[in-house]
Amino acid sequence: MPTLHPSRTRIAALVAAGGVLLAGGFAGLAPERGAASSHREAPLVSGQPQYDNTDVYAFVSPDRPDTTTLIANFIPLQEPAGGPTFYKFARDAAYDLNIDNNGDSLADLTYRFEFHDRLKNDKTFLYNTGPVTSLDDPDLNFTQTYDLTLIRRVDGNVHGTRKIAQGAPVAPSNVGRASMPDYAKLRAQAVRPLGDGTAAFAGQADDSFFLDLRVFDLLYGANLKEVGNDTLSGYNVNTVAVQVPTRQLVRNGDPVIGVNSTVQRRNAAGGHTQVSRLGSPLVNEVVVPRGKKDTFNASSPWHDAQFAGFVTDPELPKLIEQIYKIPAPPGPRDDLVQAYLTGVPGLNKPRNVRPAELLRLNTSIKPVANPDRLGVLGGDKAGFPNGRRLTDDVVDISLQAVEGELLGKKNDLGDAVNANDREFGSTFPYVAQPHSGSDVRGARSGAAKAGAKGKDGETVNLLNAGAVEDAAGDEGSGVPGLVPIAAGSGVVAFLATCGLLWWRRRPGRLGG
Ligand SMILES: [Ca+2]
Ligand SMILES: [Ca+2]
Ligand SMILES: [Ca+2]
Repeated sequence: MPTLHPSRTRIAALVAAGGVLLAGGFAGLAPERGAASSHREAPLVSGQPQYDNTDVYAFVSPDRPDTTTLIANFIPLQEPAGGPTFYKFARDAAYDLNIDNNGDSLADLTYRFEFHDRLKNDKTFLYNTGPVTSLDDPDLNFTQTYDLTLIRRVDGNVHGTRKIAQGAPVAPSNVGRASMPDYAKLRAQAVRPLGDGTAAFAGQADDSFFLDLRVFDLLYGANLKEVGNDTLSGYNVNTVAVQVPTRQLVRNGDPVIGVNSTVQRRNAAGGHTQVSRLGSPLVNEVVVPRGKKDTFNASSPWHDAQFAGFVTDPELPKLIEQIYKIPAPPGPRDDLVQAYLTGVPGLNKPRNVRPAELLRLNTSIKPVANPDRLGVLGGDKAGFPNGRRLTDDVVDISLQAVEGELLGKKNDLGDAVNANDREFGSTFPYVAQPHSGSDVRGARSGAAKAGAKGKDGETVNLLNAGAVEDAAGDEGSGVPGLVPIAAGSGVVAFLATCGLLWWRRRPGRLGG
């Protein structure tokens, strides 16, 4: 990692502060899993960005609907100009995409990425020694390759392994225009068809998560006019992704799969130790209490039942009641157990399920031409929480749900960031091209801010107390500085309210 400059430090501090707030507010909602949207969420992994899962996505491929795409992002908050070392995957880790296809919470399939470094010339500090026009360009001094192994398990025990890619090239960090005049060409060369319809990708990309992280800066510093900035705009991550014929992922006619991503780090004994775990967005970030975050990252979904108490008696709705005067739904919250641990009946619950925090995708629900950023909440069953697409606005979905949308208290709350700062691709791997090291951050931020306002004029940001007033009464709108807490916690709360409530309110839409 390069030395932190002021803006990086600020963001890191915000995230850290948010972790405290959210952890404190949420001591228990849920299962433990390193959730998606999980940037620097736990003490240990926050100091080891190479092993830090930030988000996981699982969706039916829009352009190849007989396939399913799985994506996991790592190494958060990459400043694009962060050379000369730039950003690489760890060599001592296995980056896993895990699929449970029989509902028992144990991975039946794992796509494992393992990386290798190649340095052409160790007499220079340069990442590249001239303009790079292809992945095998002699001027690309440092490169990584990966092996991709498909691991099959039965009842959690390895039953077979098959190497499906060897020495595949990683798309490099986007150093800048002078070094990489046509980065898109390099990216395209890193998309690898593997036969039998499977494709794989590994490399740098724009961070596909979008939100206003200033919620963590003492609640916008009491100046709510500043909401609506995509804090992650302009930053990159490292992505691994596979696209697999869906028939190879499902079993016994059940179209629902449970997905997560884990990082297994090689240990001194020659084995692996799990250091990161992530499924649904924001679970470890805002659901799991701070004292349990590292434990969560090391845990198996098989043991998630131990957190049922946190789920049935969550602290977050109580905190929101305290701040907004919105009465917390009465416990025990069996609805949360359903939303977090089992999937929603009629939508994405496996036929036989052992409660566990996994991102659950019903692969039989077809992709739509114009995805609704609010996913199922917007009447679009092909989106979050049925899996997660890149365009799904999981912060707004969560916020609206926690503030009573699913209980009939309609609202249009959000963080006023409705879309990513860069357009996603229409073909695999879909993630946006990484920001270039030659971009100027100030210019980038300005553009991102304008874009963040979007065209969705009806969306109400956190400044607009009207929606909150309806639910909370006049008192609720009088605490502007505290509103953002709910926004951050909303992610968690979403899970808290999206289960039965959702189901009751829109049964017809969930009937797939
Ligand atoms: Ca299984
Ligand atoms: Ca982005
Ligand atoms: Ca949003």
